Amino acid sequence: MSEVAQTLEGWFALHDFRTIDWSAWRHAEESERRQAADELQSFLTEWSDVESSKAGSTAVYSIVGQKADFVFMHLRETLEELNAIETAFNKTLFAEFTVPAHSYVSVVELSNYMAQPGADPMDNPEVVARLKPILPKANHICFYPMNKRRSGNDNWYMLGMDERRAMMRSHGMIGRQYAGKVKQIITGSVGFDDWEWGVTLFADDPIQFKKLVYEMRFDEVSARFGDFGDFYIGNLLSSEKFAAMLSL
Ligand code: 76R
Repeated sequence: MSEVAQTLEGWFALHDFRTIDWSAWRHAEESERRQAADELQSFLTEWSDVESSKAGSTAVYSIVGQKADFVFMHLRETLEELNAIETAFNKTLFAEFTVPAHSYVSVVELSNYMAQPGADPMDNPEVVARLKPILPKANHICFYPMNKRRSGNDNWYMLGMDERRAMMRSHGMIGRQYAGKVKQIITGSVGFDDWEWGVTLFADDPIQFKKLVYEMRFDEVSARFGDFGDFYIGNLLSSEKFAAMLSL
């Protein structure tokens, strides 16, 4: 058996994609719409308070295209908290005007491919901060799930550690060229959801997503071993922008 890559886990993640039932929203009474919008705003405030107290982080983005209308990406200490958030939200009047579009459950993950041998990564404050990241309020989000291929000669899980490490180094070198332009959060979902990882990228310039993902396609680890699911792309929804999106 090949050497298993060691992973560090941080906050659990829930990507909760919804569409809005615009017809129901338009036909609702003005007072009902106001109550629903107020409930939404109080959740947004509550989530931003959780973030201020460093007990988690939430990103809210509208989604471009028909796959969804918006996404809540929540990071929390436990799966119980994520469950409590979705249940509380589902009980709101606003949620009655939404339809689940997609969800993804995972946990922030760092692997040891690039780790310093012998050092305890948890002694490194940068590593600890990356496991419990405050999500950037960048203009755009890009989310997609991925697997490492297991077929014939292209079976990632049959390769030796050194070979995988060399490929991950090359992957990391490409990634580093996007420092300051794209922030990536890799969340592991083996045993949690339908793919092995969730990839969440944040950037002010959406073209940088295209450039980064395209450049990685030519790198061996993505070219030979990357299998990808659906891509979601969106725009930052501040509470003001969310209110404006809902106003008729
Ligand atoms: O943690 C580190 O910074 C070390 C280097 C590194 C690792 C170990 C790293 C760097 N990544 C790592 C692991 Mn990544 N990453 C992706 C995608 O679209 C595609 O082709 C792939 C999707 C992107 C865009 C991306 C970006 N990375 C991983 C893993 C786990 C693999 C495993 O354990 O087998 C996956 C699935 C994955 C996928 N990666 C970087 C980036 C960027 C931008 C960096 C540089 C980060 C930085 O230096 O700050």
